[in-house]
Amino acid sequence: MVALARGSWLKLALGLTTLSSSVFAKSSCDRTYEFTLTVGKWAPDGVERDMVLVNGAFPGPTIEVNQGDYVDIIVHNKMVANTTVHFHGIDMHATPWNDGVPGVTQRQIGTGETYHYKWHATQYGSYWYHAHQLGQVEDGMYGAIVIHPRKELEKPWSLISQDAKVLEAIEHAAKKPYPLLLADHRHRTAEDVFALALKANTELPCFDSILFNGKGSVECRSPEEITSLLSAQQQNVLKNNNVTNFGPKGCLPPQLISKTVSPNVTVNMGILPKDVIETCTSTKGPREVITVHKRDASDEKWLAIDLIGAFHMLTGAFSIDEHPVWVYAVDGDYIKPQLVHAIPITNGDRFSILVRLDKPGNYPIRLSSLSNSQIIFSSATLSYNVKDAAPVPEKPTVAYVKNNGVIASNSTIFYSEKTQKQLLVEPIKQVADQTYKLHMRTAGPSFAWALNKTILPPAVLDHGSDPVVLFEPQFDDYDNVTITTKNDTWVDLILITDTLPMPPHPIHKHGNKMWRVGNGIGPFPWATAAEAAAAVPQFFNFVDPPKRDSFLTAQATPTNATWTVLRYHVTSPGAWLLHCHVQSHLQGGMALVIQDGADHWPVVPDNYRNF
Ligand SMILES: *[C@@H]1O[C@H](CO)[C@@H](O)[C@H](O)[C@H]1NC(C)=O
Ligand SMILES: *[C@@H]1O[C@H](CO)[C@@H](O)[C@H](O)[C@H]1NC(C)=O
Ligand SMILES: *[C@@H]1O[C@H](CO)[C@@H](O)[C@H](O)[C@H]1NC(C)=O
Ligand SMILES: *[C@@H]1O[C@H](CO)[C@@H](O)[C@H](O)[C@H]1NC(C)=O
Ligand SMILES: *[C@@H]1O[C@H](CO)[C@@H](O)[C@H](O)[C@H]1NC(C)=O
Ligand SMILES: *[C@@H]1O[C@H](CO)[C@@H](O)[C@H](O)[C@H]1NC(C)=O
Ligand SMILES: *[C@@H]1O[C@H](CO)[C@@H](O)[C@H](O)[C@H]1NC(C)=O
Ligand SMILES: CC(=O)N[C@H]1CO[C@H](CO)[C@@H](O)[C@@H]1O
Ligand SMILES: [Cu+2]
Repeated sequence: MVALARGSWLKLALGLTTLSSSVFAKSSCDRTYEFTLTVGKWAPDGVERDMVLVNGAFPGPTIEVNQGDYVDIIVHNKMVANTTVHFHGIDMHATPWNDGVPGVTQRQIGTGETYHYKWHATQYGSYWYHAHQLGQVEDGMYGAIVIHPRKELEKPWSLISQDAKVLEAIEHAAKKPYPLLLADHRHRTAEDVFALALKANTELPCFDSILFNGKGSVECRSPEEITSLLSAQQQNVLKNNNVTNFGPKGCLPPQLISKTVSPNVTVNMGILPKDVIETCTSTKGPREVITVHKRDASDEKWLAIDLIGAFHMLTGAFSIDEHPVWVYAVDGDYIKPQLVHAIPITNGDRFSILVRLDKPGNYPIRLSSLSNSQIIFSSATLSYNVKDAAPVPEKPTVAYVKNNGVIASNSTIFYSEKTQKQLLVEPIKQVADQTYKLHMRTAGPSFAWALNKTILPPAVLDHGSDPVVLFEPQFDDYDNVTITTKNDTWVDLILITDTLPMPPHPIHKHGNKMWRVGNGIGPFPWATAAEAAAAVPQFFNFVDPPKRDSFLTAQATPTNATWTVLRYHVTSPGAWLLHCHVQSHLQGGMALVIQDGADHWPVVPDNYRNF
């Protein structure tokens, strides 16, 4: 009742606007997809388990549309559990009720119910969708979205080559990018793992395999190999605790993570079944092979891949042996292409890359964990040859990175977000209208994190809130985990690591992209970015900073905090989640609701409000 009264007050005070005409009135190009969600047996890495299947398969089908299309996704929930579907990175302009966050933008889709998601594809490039209900994304409810750009849009190809033949091959490749979903995978369901984490009172970041488009194998490593791959930081943690090695799955014992980030918490590892951390059994699962044919030996052939970080926890190093790649888009948007050998990729990231296929053969596509919590690596295959030619003899290939993601030679170049330049440099307001300092900290056990002092009670997201935030704006009803902005203003979110040490967090905002205008090491004693930029200008860029829908905060050491300043323009009124994309951290409460443009929220259509 209190929430309702406050919501009504906001509505009266600011005046809710009605969209003058339906956003779908002129839908000449409607694309419709029907998704039937079930739970069924699937063996992504050779071990069968219950997975969420979309139309009977894992991963879900690729949504492939043209920029400007109106997209309908009709979701039939045939599972026992409730669900919602989020379209990651899609701005949902004027359709915030289709963003798919339970309790924030919609009521959950119950068993047997059908929800019609509709949105306008105003953007172009690489996106993805995933369930936003509890850990259903970990259970396999995810898939790729490809939005083909308008013809007249400026492309970055001339920055790669001036050669007409090459340009033609690049354009051809970029018209049909190959989505490659990268994920960390376990044999237990997300519900099961989270229940065990609660009982053990620690997060359990220990995965069984790495999947490439839903395919992989469990690859157990010898203790010697694991030892040889430990970083100095990882060795130190072991040494300080008199532990000899990471476990058989290559996992840093979770109790040591807990001791580091949540020193006052008592963990109970004894309740865990052995398979969670302590045993590893290799399997031979399916292998992802990207096969391309060249017309003839002189055929100038390129391949475009949309890398999608569908990870739940890990950050990994991606590389293709002996093939440098051009990164030409990040989180959908074109950048000034960077020629690199390896790319660090984390939860929610998209990198669109171009690969020149100039020496037929078979090459490992590698993914190696960069996270402190686990030594795990695997590969898929890039295979190409002249059509109908005899197979190229198998031969060893040279890797750019070691199996722990560290460069294998000094000439290996990693993609750098620091030097990421957008192809289209948009003007950024030099001084923000509003600043929110968000103090990130642990909030109890190692899976519980707060984005700002207080945690978003997981119950809100797990079980939905009533009323749904988008239906009735809230103030501090959830212990200050909502912030409210006005449309057409510029907002700074300053993320500060408050408890040390702290791992990196991939902070994702729904509803729009943001610019990372500043980041640095040490405390953030300033009130605003403007004040900070006057003191430490070297840490700021207000002219051409990277633009993304998620940014990974920098790791904080026991002695050094870090801070990140994200700036965005409020152009998409609605209730948007800001959260860590590490699944256990989201479930542990590391989320806020941003009520953007609350003075201009569109009226929720009755069929959505009453769903
Ligand atoms: C590790 O072993 C050393 C020597 O036995 C001991 O002094 C130290 O307290 C131990 N540390 C821990 C964390 O158990
Ligand atoms: C742990 O407890 C000590 C002593 O009560 C306190 O000073 C410290 O801030 C606590 N640490 C955390 C991370 O809560
Ligand atoms: C890089 O160069 C330095 C200095 O020459 C050398 O010590 C180091 O081993 C090289 N690293 C690799 C990975 O080759
Ligand atoms: C963050 O938390 C503090 C303390 O609870 C609160 O005073 C502040 O208003 C919060 N900031 C935001 C942006 O909600
Ligand atoms: C599932 O969704 C239905 C319909 O929105 C709702 O009534 C029910 O409370 C939800 N169940 C749980 C466990 O959240
Ligand atoms: C919100 O502001 C943006 C940017 O000025 C503007 O384009 C948009 O029309 C506004 N939305 C509403 C509903 O007024
Ligand atoms: C911590 O900050 C200090 C001072 O800025 C710097 O000298 C030191 O190298 C930093 N340590 C780490 C681990 O980044
Ligand atoms: C838990 C918490 O920090 N609650 C605070 C929320 O904000 C109001 C003021 O807006 C404070 O009075 C509460 O203490
Ligand atoms: Cu996190």
